[in-house]
Amino acid sequence: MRPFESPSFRFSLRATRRVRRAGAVTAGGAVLLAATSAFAFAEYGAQFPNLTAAGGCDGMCHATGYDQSPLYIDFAASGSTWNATFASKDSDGDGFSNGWELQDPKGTWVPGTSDPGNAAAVSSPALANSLPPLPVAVDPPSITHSESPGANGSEGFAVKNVGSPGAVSFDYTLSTDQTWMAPSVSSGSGLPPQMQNLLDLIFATNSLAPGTYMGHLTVSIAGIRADRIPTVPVSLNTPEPDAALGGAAAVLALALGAVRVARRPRGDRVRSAVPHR
Ligand SMILES: [Ca+2]
Repeated sequence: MRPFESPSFRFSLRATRRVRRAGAVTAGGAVLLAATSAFAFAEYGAQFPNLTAAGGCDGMCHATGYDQSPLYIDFAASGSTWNATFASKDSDGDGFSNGWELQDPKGTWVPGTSDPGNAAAVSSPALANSLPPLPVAVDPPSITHSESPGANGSEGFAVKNVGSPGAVSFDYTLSTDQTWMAPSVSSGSGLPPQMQNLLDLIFATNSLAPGTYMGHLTVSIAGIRADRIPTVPVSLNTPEPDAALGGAAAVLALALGAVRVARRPRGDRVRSAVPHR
């Protein structure tokens, strides 16, 4: 038997033919799936706010077919309608929830009503390279503070809503990664720059030795992945007592003590002289 006539060779040949036939079906099926995707999108697309701004089917449909799209899979798993569950999912994995990408992060929009937010801030929840503008900024972007060891102090900062006019509002929480500092509030609402609240970052150096310490202030917003929001680097300097000043103070203290000592005999002499009068 020649090698190419062996049972294994004939099996391999049949397998190759099956693969080729399957490839032909797949090639034809791709066209069918694309058509199906567009057809199906016409049915569920109206369930999305800001559909036109997000690019319609071009921005939402998926090359492998609508039922293969992570966006559609999440949509179906959330009850096939726009709601808080679907809005909170990040179907394209880009760090912004579907709701943030379509300007309704809390999923409160009702199909058939006017679109929420600002169309200019809309991105596609089906495309990982389509991102909305970051709505938050901390002013200043970094904080430096000096404090005497054992004393407390603070630095002011603001959490700004820098979204374009008409963009959605947001709530945030604040945290730090160090025990020697804490924000004056732990949560708030992002307000436009002209309405912002000035907050305090409070420093407590009671347990710190003189030195320089580093940490971070973090702003967290539901629906936006942590690595999408820059943290605020914080530097705390608790200086050593000034050696030159300490030396001068010691000299001054010694001098004052000398004065007191020098004056005391005179006083004693005055007082001791009274009984003799
Ligand atoms: Ca996206």
